[in-house]
Amino acid sequence: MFTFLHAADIHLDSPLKNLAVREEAPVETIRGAARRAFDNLIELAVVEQVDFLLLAGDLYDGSWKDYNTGLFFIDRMRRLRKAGIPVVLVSGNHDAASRITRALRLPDNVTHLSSRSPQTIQLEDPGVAIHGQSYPRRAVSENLALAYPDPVPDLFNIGLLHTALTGRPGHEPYAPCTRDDLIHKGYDYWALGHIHQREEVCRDPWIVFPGNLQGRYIRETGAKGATLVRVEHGQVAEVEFRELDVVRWSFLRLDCGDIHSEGELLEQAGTVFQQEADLADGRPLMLRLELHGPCPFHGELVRDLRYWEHALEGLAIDIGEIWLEKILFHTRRPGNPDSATLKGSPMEPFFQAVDSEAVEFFEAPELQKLLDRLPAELLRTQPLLPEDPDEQQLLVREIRDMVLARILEQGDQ
Ligand SMILES: [Mn+2]
Repeated sequence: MFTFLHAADIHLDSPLKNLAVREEAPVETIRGAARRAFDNLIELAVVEQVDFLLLAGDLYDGSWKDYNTGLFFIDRMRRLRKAGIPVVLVSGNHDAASRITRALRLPDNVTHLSSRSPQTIQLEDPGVAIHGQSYPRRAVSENLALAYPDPVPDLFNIGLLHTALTGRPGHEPYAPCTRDDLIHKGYDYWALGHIHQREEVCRDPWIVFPGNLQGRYIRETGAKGATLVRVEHGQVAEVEFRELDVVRWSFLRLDCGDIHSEGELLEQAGTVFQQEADLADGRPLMLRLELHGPCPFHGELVRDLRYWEHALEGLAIDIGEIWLEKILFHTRRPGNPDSATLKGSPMEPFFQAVDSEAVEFFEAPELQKLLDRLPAELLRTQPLLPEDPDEQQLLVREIRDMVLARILEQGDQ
């Protein structure tokens, strides 16, 4: 019997992305989260006395600014060396050979598989063969799995691969391959990386994306961690997800159909905040809250968004270490039509325009002209408008709902 740990997409010292949180938010905690989650991984490996650790790519987020990131990694690898735990890793698109310009000598318990061709390493004690190939450059468009060697007879065979399989939303389609390509290889376990959402792709044989170790922004919500595998008599006996993240991200949607007053709003928001805090189990929580649906209290809400933002923020911080990353006011008056039912009204072309591709909206020359007139200081710290397509879509929807709410309010008077 033996056990191993499988993790991927650590993104050590990743720069903070799309982090438009308020000033009071624990930015330093978020910035250091990947390192602390990695410490949790090392701790788990030692406590569980695993036979080896697999890292399936994107350990680093591009080349390091200085040696600090690499030194941190080496220090943690030395801890595992002391505990007698070997580590096998491949690089992915973010830490591809061509992107890491500074190399450090790794301790001898760490094997970094070649980027030139698939490589196999055998660990005699548990009787394991680990096959894998690192990315030579960022964009790998060929099917790397095809060239992986045949399984070694009488050993437990593992494929270590950074891949998008046949594609997953929000992830570049690198090293594409099908589930069947992997199944037909005849290995006992495929330790995949690249997709940040945990997924058990197949259970016979096991093909697993462990997800990233630590959520970095609002698109990486929920519990994050590594996968602990127990093998008995040459077969996978147990595959277990272990939470290792130190900051939790969560996107909450609150249906506001029953909210008639400030008291009801705060009570309902408080209930869902508490539920999320319980799930986060003491970790600081970064929350995005969407208030949505027809809402009897809508008129009061849109009258002073800042007031409600502060009220909800205050509520969150009273419950625990909860930070509201963003609040989306997507409610509407009960019985009022949404933009789809404005057909034939003079406003129809406007709503058609904003409902179409958000990208077009952001590329409109009129918008660029406006941006050009803004003082440079405004643009220095971070881009004024989101660059991420999902974020753009959200912003356009917000603008649309705001305009719609204003128009309907005018009509009521
Ligand atoms: Mn990747």
